Amino acid sequence: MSRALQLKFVAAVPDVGQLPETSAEVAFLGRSNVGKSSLLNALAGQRLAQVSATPGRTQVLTCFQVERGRGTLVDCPGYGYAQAPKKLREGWLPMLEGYLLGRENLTKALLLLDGEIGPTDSDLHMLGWLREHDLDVALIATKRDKIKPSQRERRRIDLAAACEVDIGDVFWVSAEADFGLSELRDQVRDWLA
Ligand SMILES: Nc1nc2c(ncn2[C@@H]2O[C@H](COP(=O)(O)OP(=O)(O)OP(=O)(O)O)[C@@H](O)[C@H]2O)c(=O)[nH]1
Ligand SMILES: [Mg+2]
Repeated sequence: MSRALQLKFVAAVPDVGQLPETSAEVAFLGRSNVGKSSLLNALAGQRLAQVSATPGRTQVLTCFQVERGRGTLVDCPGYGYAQAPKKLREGWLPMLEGYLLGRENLTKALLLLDGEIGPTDSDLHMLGWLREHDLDVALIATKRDKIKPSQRERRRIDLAAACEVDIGDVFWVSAEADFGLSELRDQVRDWLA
């Protein structure tokens, strides 16, 4: 059992230029409501990032320092939230793209997919964009607890196929039921090393 990641809030900024320098960084990406902030909190074993019932809340890059000098984790604004005002939606995407393309020492982009819903068009669009720009991506399927045990294997197969990866290349987690968190913590430490 891997111990919780010690995370310390550093900054929440609207722009990549305002982020602190870091030796290595892992970004948490995904649609609004997919569970980015919940997963960060679960990895830390404490409530740091704001979890909201209203999607589209995290509109800034929220930066956490990992265990003194190991690097940083960044909670990114969720994309694909249709109800957000158009002006806001148009503002986020260039900001997010600027961050992903311009951030030095970004070692991994974690793309979170809702395990219950599976990848949506906007998820597959984001995945295509990340691949097109040669970013190092890891796929995380969230909310495993919401899927009936009898359906989990089928979902694993379908989700991997939709993303065109091997089944073993998707990390399945549940922030709620503490599933897969220990392995993911080890991975995060590796990605930052
Ligand atoms: N059942 C279940 N619910 C979850 C899990 N993870 C997150 N949720 C719920 O999903 C909702 C959204 O979670 P957030 O962590 O705020 O999602 P987010 O991706 O940070 O959303 P934005 O900040 O809007 O981009 C909340 O109601 C969470 O409680 C999980 O593992 N299981
Ligand atoms: Mg959030």
